[in-house]
Amino acid sequence: MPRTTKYLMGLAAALVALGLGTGFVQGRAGPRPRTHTYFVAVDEVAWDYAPSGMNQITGKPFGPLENINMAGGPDRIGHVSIKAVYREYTDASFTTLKPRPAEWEHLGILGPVLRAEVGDTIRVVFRNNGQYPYSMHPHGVFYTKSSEGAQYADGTSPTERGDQVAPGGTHTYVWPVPERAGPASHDASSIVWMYHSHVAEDADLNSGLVGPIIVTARGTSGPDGRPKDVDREFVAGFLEMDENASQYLDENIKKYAGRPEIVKKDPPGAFFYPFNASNLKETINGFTYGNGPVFTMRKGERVRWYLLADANFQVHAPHWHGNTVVVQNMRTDVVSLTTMGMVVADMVPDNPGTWLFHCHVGPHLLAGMVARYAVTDAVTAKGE
Ligand SMILES: [Cu+2]
Repeated sequence: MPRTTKYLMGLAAALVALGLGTGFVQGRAGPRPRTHTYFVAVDEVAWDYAPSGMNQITGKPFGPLENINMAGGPDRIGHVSIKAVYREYTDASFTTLKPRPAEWEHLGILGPVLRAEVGDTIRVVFRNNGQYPYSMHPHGVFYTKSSEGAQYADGTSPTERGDQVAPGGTHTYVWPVPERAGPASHDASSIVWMYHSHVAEDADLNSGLVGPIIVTARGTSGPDGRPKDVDREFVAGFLEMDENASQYLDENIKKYAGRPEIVKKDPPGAFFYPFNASNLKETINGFTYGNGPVFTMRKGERVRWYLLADANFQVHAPHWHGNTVVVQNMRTDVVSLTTMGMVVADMVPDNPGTWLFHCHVGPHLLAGMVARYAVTDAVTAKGE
């Protein structure tokens, strides 16, 4: 290939990466297609699985059952751990966190919702504020090797930018959203994908690095990105966080166990051993025993639930009391969700009240994978 052609192609690729010169419009206003730019960092935080320190479902203090995985102690970490989370910032200086709107507070430990309509492009300016190399690997959307966020013998340079981003490093991921990344003919108007870190894949996910991507069909999203035929959206991640497999296990022992020197780590995977069992957190969006915000909606709204699971050996059975959902054009009130599952469930609640929303797998429910959702009265003619 002539040098000038190669140069021009390189320049074009650079412009595409920057979202310039391609007819794309930045942000959420103006014509399609659009490039949606997000500034996302990995931050290490002290995550509390149960900020109230009690079981919000029973309304009582933790007893012996909950304390298997919630109590701290001389040789226990307890319900607070150092974790790595994806957090959204306002710009590339990564100095100001973008406030999470009230309607999305339920996301908990999940990273920000990244949105696009089919035809758009998602562009993530990524910064690793963590102490280990991390990445962002997306499901479903289109990516070239420099935006895959995973390293293996794939014929590209072992130091391909973005495969792993060193502590303190940055990388821009560019993810076009073609037709095949959007709803198929029997899907609803929007579908959910995941993104997660894929350097030490298992450890990265158990450290907390996972978030949702929502893709709406061409021409179906409103001004805020939500599908026009939906009034309210929720993302519920049925996340088993195995602190034994986290990057931060040793740090957490040192920081949170009363007497770190007496902690006896169990063999990997031996979940019936007491220390390992104490570190298995069965959560919805990082919260156990109803400690997250109550998912709140109004009667009669068109509510879309996006359900996710993470990468451990998992089977979940999300179950709503009080109302039903439609999944893949079929009615149910229990969804089957397996490892890295991504399921859309539509609900039009007709039954006001506060209702249980839990994993129906017995051991998960007992270990805290339970929340509540609330259906308030319908909007009145006065709009109240
Ligand atoms: Cu479960």
